[in-house]
Amino acid sequence: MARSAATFLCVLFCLTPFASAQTNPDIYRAILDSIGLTASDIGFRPQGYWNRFPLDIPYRLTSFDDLFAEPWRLYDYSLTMANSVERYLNPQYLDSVSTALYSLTYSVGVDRKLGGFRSYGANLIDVEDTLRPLENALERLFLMGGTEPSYYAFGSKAEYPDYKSTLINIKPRLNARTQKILGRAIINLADIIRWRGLAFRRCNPEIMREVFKIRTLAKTQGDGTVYYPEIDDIAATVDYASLHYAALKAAALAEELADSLSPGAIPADMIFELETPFGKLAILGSDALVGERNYDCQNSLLIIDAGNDGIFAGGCGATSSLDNPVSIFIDLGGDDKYIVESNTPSQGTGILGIGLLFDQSGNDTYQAKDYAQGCGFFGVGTLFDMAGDDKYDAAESAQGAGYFGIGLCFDASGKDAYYLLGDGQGMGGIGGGVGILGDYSGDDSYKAEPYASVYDRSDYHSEHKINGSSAQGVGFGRRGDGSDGHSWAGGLGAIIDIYGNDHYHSGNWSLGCAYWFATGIAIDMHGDDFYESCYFTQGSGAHYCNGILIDEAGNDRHELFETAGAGLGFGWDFTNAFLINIGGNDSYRAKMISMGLAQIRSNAFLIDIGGDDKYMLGKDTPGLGEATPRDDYKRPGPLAPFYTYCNSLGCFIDIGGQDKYFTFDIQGQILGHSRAADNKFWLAPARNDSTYGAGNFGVGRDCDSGTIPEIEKWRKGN
Ligand SMILES: [Ca+2]
Ligand SMILES: [Ca+2]
Ligand SMILES: [Ca+2]
Ligand SMILES: [Ca+2]
Repeated sequence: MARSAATFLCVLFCLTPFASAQTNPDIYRAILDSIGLTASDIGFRPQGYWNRFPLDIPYRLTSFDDLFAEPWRLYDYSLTMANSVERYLNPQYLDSVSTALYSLTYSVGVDRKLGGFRSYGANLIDVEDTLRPLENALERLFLMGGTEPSYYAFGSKAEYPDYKSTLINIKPRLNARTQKILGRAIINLADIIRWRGLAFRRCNPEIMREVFKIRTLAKTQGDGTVYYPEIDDIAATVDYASLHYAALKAAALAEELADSLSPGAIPADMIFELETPFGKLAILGSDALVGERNYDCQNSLLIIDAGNDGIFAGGCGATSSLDNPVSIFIDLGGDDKYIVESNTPSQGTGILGIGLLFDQSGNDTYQAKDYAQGCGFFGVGTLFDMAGDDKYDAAESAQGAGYFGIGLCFDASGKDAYYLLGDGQGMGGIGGGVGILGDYSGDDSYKAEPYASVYDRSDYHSEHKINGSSAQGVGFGRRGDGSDGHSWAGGLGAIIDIYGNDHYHSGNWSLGCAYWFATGIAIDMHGDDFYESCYFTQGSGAHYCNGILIDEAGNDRHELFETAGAGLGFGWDFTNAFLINIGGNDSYRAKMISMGLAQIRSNAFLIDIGGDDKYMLGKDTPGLGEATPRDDYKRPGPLAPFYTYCNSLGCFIDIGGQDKYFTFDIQGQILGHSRAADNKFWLAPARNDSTYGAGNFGVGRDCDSGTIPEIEKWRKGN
């Protein structure tokens, strides 16, 4: 039976030069036809009567259930994120508008967290007053903070608050336009603080203080080890729409401010500093830090650096405390070093508030500990770097990491190097967190420390030698089913790179991977890329989730090292997993259970379109278009029948090119693969196998031509 089916399809699709409709057949539907399924049979729609299935998981993103039900929409959902980065992070676009960061924050951040906004604009407040814009703005800010603008004693006006006397000194040195720009900035900062205040109006301040102190999420949540009830309490009372409105306004304000301050607007030697009720306000002329490069940015509301080669310590566009709920740092030039030794939130981090670091140019170094470089925890944290060859170095919860919030890390151009220990580089954590790392151009290096000997995040899947990275486009929830039952959905994590030859290096749980009601996306649009990781990685996931890695062009290498498995299109326990690689001559290597392998009712795809490719899979291991059968697929498990209610598909497709399929053993002996080969169709289990069917199918297809409409519809000129 298997042979006759293979022969039939091969004749139909590979050998016969039919008219165009037949020479370009729909390979995916042909595969579904061969197993008697239709496209709508693939995907998970849990029903209320699925006892023992974890049904009541709070904080699922709105996108989750529908992507879980319609896995091919993951491709569209990922591509629109990459298209947003391609449009808005393009340096030419950045030079032509002042709304790019607003659009980015909306399209890959706010809109993915909670629908409601439609990106029509941030509604920044205009300043009409041309006479006293700065004074009036500061007066409003101080009044909001509970400080009266004037105090009297013994019948005369006190020299307090001191902003008035400070202003008297700097006002003559700023022209009317600059005063108006700064006045507008401060008025809008006050408005952002107001919206952030509204976001938490129902939250208990004591509980907020407890939540602000939590720094252990990267270590305690995956297995549901520690339960923080205060997090549930804030989640029940936060108003995300107000919080996101504050974040959108901050994004719009920062870019507008950076673009409107022309060179010379700030006198080169100026140092203007003012403590406000919400943190420090500082304006540094371009030579203000000559000689002494260090500047402390802790507890700052707004810092503008007009072009120093600064060494900036402390918060730097990060919420330093609850009394510093909004923090924006704007750098207009210079090669800067942002260095934080302590564990304060830093460099674009919003905890229960809004943090934004905006760096317009220069080769910069970002060095921090935890909660840094684009991290949001009940807040929105953004690091935005427009140009230069930059170095990013952090510990955990960084470089695009969100927990019950949004963390965004964007770098437009230059050759950049990202390094962290774990939980970041596009990590959507607990509470429907959204974490995005977007990099437009340059040959970039992304590394999440793989080795437990360097830093211990060791994972039993790799004999505790390799770390669970939770990085590079991952979604991660709190699996409380083995502990206290507080099972929290993860969110959406994405790593998005448009141009360049890039290197991705990580341990386990990385690169388009997810865990527990979450979605992980890794998408790279151009270039010859090298993906190097270990286990549960590169289009993978476990336990009710969606993981997808998409590489749209170039000659790429997908290699797994050490235990080297559970990847390259692998799903475990109700997972939708995809590795889609389009164009180029690519190579794939794994030791075990990989490459279009579905286990425990998953849908797993490895799809390569175009190019002469090479597949290397360990000897005698399932994979390359296979679905592992289970007894409870055929007949209901006596206590939990839901495994019989749905289908599973392990699917391998290679269209075009001359491809080679090998197995290898521990001695390094390389042989041809026993089942997969160029221009071949196979089923695993085979049609004549006793385990065939029960809604569980493994299919492999290598052919010279054909399309997958879900992918093809996006091709330019189509
Ligand atoms: Ca830079
Ligand atoms: Ca790149
Ligand atoms: Ca590529
Ligand atoms: Ca091929």
